[in-house]
Amino acid sequence: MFKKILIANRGEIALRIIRTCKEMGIKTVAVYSTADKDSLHVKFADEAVCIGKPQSSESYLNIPHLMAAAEITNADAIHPGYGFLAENARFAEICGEHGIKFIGPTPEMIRKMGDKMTAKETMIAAGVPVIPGSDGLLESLEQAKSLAKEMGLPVILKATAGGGGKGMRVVWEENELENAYNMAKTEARAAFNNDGIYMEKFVEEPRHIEIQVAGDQYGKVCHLSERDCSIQRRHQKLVEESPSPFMTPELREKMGEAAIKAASAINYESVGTIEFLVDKHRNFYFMEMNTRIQVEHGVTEEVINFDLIKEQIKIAAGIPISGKNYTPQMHAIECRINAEDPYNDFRPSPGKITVLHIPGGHGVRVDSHIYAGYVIPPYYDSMVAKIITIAQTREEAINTMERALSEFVIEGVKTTIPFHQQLMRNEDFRKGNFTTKFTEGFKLV
Ligand code: MV4
Repeated sequence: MFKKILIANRGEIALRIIRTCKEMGIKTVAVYSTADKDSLHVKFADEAVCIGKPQSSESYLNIPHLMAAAEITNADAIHPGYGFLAENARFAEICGEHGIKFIGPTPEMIRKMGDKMTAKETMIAAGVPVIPGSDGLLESLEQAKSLAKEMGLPVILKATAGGGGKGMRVVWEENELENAYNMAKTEARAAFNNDGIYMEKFVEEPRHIEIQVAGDQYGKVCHLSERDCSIQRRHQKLVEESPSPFMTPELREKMGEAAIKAASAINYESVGTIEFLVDKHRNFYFMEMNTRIQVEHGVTEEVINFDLIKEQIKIAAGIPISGKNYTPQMHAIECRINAEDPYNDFRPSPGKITVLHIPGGHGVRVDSHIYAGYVIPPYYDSMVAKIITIAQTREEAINTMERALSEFVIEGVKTTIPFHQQLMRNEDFRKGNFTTKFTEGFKLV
């Protein structure tokens, strides 16, 4: 087992990883920017190294600074968390070149799933259902036009280097295609320095349901059930839950099987997630694979009673997995609390937390790095806490969430708590009647 892990991240995920390391008897090294010198991850780690200025590019994304911190502290592994360098194949490669274990998949696996067309082709070859679309990247506007005619509108154009919604364009009318094609290519080139785009049939009002998977170094892969992440706004998830209210035992069996096929196709090592779009007929299609631990991993941990960070570290250390698949035994819902003003287009609201009370009690888990007097810096993600409530039924989990939200006091900054309070009372949400379009029609009063 590793003796010392450097955590190349900040905020709640850095704390989350430190907690599991402590329980496993592994020493921890925190890294921090000058803006984060008073952060809890710095205080809770065994050692801490300042790696630069507030801007991510000067600190949490600066590979030479991170490698220097790992070398001077003698860390034998690096955990990247999520975001920042978690899906940077070159970083994983550099860790390997320095004899430091990157706690995640190999650079080849990250690269393969990072290029969305390559990922899709890999899934087609493995027999995983994908959304009907172009055979590879689009080669010309003429090809795009004839393909759109053949498939029928609406279609969607996606950047192969994109993912998570960046650089997508939906085409509803034939006369929009030329402009959408040029815009998608231009945006992709500007954002990713890669203008490869492809076309798919646009699936209207889908659900986003993802399957958590784990694979070890010996080729064994299992699934750990689903999370429903349909409640999103501008491709930012707001609420996640497990089990999905749309799930049936038959669909879980089929999606779990497909997710295992998908991960096995690249001999996946580490924990990861297969994202699917699910249409109203319960047809499901591979969308992307996330080769990292995700923000919403705690939802799965609570419904199957399983520490995913511990599993991820064990896999990286070469310990085999059991290989058994999991079914949710409880219902868990997560609300992401962001320092944003939900009454003002979710505008970021950084600053000092003057008064704080964190909810607790039966069936409540709060993962957060904030404390009274903490100053939320403006440089990073605005998520300040995740509340997860756990109960036997979905209705009870929602009721517990309402209760927990009513106890949560954060003064000094605006937060998304009022949004979640209204959502928990919404009739369609309570019935499980929602798709990825839900927040578009949601008016906060
Ligand atoms: C789609 C789609 C409909 N049809 N692809 C959004 C993020 C990226 N992972 C892919 N996304 C979508 N791809 C086809 N062929 C709809 C979306 C989409 C979406 C997906 C999941 C969750 C929220 C979403 C919000 C808008 C669009």
